[in-house]
Amino acid sequence: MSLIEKPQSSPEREAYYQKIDKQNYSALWNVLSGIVTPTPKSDCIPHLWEFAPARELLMEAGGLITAKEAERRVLILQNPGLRGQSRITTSLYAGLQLVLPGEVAPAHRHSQSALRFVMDGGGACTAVNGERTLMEVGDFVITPPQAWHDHGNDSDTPMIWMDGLDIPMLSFFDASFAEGLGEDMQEITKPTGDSLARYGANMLPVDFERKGLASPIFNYPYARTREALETMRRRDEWDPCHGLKMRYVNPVDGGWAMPTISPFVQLLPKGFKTAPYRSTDATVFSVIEGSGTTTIGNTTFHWKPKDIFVVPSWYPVVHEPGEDAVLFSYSDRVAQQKLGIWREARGDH
Ligand code: GTQ
Repeated sequence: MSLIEKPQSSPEREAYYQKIDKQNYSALWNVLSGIVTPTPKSDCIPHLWEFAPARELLMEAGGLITAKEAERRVLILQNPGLRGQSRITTSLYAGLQLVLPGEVAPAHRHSQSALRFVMDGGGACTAVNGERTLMEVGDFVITPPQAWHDHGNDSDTPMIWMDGLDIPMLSFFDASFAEGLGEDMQEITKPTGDSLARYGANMLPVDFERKGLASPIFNYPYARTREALETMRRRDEWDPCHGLKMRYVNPVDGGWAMPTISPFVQLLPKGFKTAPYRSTDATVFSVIEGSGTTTIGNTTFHWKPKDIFVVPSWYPVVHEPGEDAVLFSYSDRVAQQKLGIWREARGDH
């Protein structure tokens, strides 16, 4: 049963509402059914952003402003239901960042967590906590909260990646802090590849002490991810809702790779159609390989590599790849799970 519907109005009641409004009160019975809803109600709506036109717009921005002047030359993906709020879902932000050859996006840090998902180009760098990593298409890169980071491109091609940040979540909690380093690039104190070797080979330094909640690995290279998916598929154990879906973990405790954002990757084989699935974590998908369709609620979207689409909270989703497909995705599941509010449902109910 739903909660009560809004009660009838009367002149006496209206006069009362006006009186209490002046004293900073309002009557719960007029709004209860709208704020405590039987199932999630979101302003976030399903949408797909095609990569080719996005790339054109980004290259046009490349002629208008440098990465340095912009600090970050990014086109924000505005959810059409949340326009002007810099949100792709209610709690998460997504952007497309362009760094042209020879450019630098200067060093800064902030309390927001960021992920980079590399889409186009290859060989640009990001530096995090004194270590530089080369980024290739499909790599998943983490910038932990308050870590100094700068981006540079020493390659000869433009580099585009998707930024996923918890900006709306931190703004909800009024917990944003940010500062610039005052220099383009931070000092590099560690050899490239150090973190992956140290923390990404099923070992940890014997006296490892954890600093912060984010994974100490900050680049999860696609080459490794893809190879793992390819090996696993030989067992042919497909989840009806997800195909072969993995989560990126923090090797320190097996938990999520990031404290506020849950990243995933999944392989959907040609001819597979997923069973309907819904969950309370609205999810941003980026297509790495393959093409196909995804039906979100009543809307079907056709996707191909580098397209981005968003599934709002509690919308049933069905994927139907036309060929072998690999999808990267991220959501706020880790945050909801920590708060005990995350829910999922399989099948048509
Ligand atoms: O690269 O540090 O898309 O600070 C938004 C805010 C990227 C970044 C964004 C940021 C960054």
